[in-house]
Amino acid sequence: MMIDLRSDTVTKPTPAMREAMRNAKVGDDVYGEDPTVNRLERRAAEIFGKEAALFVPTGSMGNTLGVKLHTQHGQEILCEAKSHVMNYELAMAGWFAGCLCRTVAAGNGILTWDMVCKHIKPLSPHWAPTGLISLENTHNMAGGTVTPKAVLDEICDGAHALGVPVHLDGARVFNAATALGIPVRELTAKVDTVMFCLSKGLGAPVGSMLTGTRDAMDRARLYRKRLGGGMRQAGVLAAPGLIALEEMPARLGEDHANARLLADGVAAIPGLTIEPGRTQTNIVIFDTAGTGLTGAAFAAALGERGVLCNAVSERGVRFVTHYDVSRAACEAAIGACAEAAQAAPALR
Ligand code: TLP
Repeated sequence: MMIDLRSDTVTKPTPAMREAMRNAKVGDDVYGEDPTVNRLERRAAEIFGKEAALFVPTGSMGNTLGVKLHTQHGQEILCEAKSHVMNYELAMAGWFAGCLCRTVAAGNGILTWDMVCKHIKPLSPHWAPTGLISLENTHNMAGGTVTPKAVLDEICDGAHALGVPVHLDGARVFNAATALGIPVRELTAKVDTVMFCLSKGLGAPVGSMLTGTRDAMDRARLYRKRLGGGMRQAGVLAAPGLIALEEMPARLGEDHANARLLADGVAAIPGLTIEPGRTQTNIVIFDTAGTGLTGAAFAAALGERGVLCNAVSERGVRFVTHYDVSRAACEAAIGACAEAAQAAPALR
């Protein structure tokens, strides 16, 4: 059996999720008649303390809608340089919303008001005005780093005072809230829209949610239809989503402890480096430079030893923990790392 640390997207539905899918009450959601989707949307809104929520097939679609809702063609979106909206969504901000991303680099992925405020621009004969700030919490490619509530609140207060809305790519916002020890509704209280994924650490097979005001969600429903995302009897997907939402956040701490174990294990292996303290949640990114191997070559060497993972940069490899990898599997992965590093040309 391979140990799959490529992503928390690889989790399979739990037996309870399968059972819920089988028994789900369904209707046509384009008519607003799927009782299970309606229940999931109500619960997501309640849990996030927002007026309404919308079930979407993917996190990318949720972000696409979030960006479109807040912006006009010809505006700029401020986001972090390694953010998912910028790098992994096929330039959706340009394609669907007609906006340009203005990136601000934060080494640890955590943008602050001081960093973003100087890039906020009004309309002028030369500049595109800022239409939106899009944040990511946790920050995937910075290694699952957490933006604390006070930092997020300060950005929201500053942006709102200038009339600029804030969208949160909260694909893993339950991981952030777990690390901070506060409810998601508190962490995201000031952001205008939140996208979060049911299909990552929460383990649902498919689906993400967008939350915000009733008016915003009514408009997002139309944009979702325009993108081909009106899903009919989607209750079979919402049913495992409800289990993901209600039951899975409580166990994310385990994934964080396993990620910490991996980070400490990797840090002790000659040739591999990892910034201590960076591993706050379920993502571990380490550098393979000392082995003389590229990230891709190191990932391939791990693959030969039964561990699947992704190279995320020239020298960067990413592990993501989730409920389908046990502590014992993480220990085995550390062993595979030690072997692969030892066999590498620079260390042989
Ligand atoms: N992330 C995936 C890959 O696309 C990189 C992964 O394996 O981590 N926001 C963030 C922060 C994400 O990490 C992802 C997916 C998304 C949005 C998009 O979600 P999906 O895959 O459902 O479109």
